[in-house]
Amino acid sequence: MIDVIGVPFDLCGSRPGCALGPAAVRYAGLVETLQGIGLEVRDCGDMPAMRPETDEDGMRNFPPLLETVRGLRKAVYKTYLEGNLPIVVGGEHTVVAGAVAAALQFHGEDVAVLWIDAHADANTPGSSASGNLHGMPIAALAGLPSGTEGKVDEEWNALQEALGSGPRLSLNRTAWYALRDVDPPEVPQLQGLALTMHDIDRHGVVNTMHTLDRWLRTIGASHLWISFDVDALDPILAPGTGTAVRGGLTYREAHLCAELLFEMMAASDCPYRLAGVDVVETNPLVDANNATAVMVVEWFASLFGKTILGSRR
Ligand code: NNH
Ligand code: MN
Ligand code: MN
Ligand code: MN
Repeated sequence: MIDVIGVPFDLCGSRPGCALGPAAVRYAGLVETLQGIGLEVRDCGDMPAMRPETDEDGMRNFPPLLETVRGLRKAVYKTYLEGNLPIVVGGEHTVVAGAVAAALQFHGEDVAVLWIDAHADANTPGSSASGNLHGMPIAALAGLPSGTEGKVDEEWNALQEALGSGPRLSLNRTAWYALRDVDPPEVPQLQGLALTMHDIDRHGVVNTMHTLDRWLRTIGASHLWISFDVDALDPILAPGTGTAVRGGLTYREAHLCAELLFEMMAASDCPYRLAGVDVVETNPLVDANNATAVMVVEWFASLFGKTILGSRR
């Protein structure tokens, strides 16, 4: 059974609105679409909405973020205990740290992460030019030092604590896909597999996905968490996101990527299993007729086995 968990949190990004993402993705038919291809889906509803609150000298809206991350880790862990598969619908990318932390806690350190995003999200509070926490979830998951002092360092440590007692995410077990806006201090953190839009232009989706599959086998991944930031998509196709960057995945590339992920994991000799998926940063306030949320739902259908001529499930 799949558990859909909405996280209407948007207080630590560059513009508000993706707190409406879970509702937009539900209106676009996420639950019904997955049920339509034969999956058992339970909608667990949304995590509590948060009010803005910033402590003196601290990071913007850190207290409500901390509470959301901790809450999501517990919710996803509960999903695992019940034998279910989590789908997390954001909300900002920051909150996903709680979900991946739960996967690491439940499944152990051999969880690999596929970060489909225009951005690397590997800034620390010390390296971030924007100060926006949605650009830092990978650094938080990897347990990188804050690179700063005082209240912000204390908060970063509190975030580490909120991620729980499980293993940290190894940067060597992190793969990025569709990168095209990476900050200079993030480059040294790309220690796993970094597939940029240039690589996708040059080798195509089929070859880059094959590279990903080989890499996952080489590192001995037991599980895969797929994190899908909708800004990976080209903004002409999916304008509903706060930090759009041109030159992203086309409609066909995005679907092929999802279809191949399904195939990779359906292979009889595949050594890794899906640990969970999230889709984040959908912002209906800057979308066009919910096109981005509709695209998200279609992408999920492909990820779970839908093809043009029917379902492979
Ligand atoms: N790298 C920039 C920052 O850290 C942008 C991050 N924005 C995102 N990440 N949307 O996915 O602020
Ligand atoms: Mn992101
Ligand atoms: Mn397991
Ligand atoms: Mn992004």
